[in-house]
Amino acid sequence: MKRPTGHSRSSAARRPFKLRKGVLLLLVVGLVSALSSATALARQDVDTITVTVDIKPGDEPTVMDPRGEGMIPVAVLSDENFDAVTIDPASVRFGANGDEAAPVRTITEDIDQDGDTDLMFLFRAGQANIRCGDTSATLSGRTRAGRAFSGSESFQMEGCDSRDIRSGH
Ligand SMILES: [Ca+2]
Ligand SMILES: [Ca+2]
Ligand SMILES: [Ca+2]
Repeated sequence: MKRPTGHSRSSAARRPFKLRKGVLLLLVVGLVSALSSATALARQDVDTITVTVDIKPGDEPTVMDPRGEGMIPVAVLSDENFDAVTIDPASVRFGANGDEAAPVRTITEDIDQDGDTDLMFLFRAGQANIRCGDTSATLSGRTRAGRAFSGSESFQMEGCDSRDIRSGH
């Protein structure tokens, strides 16, 4: 912007400019903090890929039994955003929080029969820490390239009564 030359500004004319500078500074500070929190959010999104998880594939709706023993099969389904075959099975955990049980077996198969290859993991029910009162469970892990991913599925609990509801620990 060109400034008019040859005219000195009076101090009265400068005062509102200073005021505006202060407002501008506030705006910039607000914008920077808004931007940094938006970037933090975006970074979180970029860091962890959300994947499609199917607990007990073929069991719809998914029903869990708090006293269930044996294995819980959990599939990670491939789609255009995520290829389940890239998962490092050693990094996979599953349970109420998503960090409990490690898989005892990994099966590479087109679980949902849509033409792409999925992975299915078997977890020991006793290690997944799924109790009465829980409504979903999470599988998390990393790809062999190091990208974190996680996915959850809701389920219904069967065989719970009020005494069984998780008391917080
Ligand atoms: Ca399911
Ligand atoms: Ca698919
Ligand atoms: Ca598939």
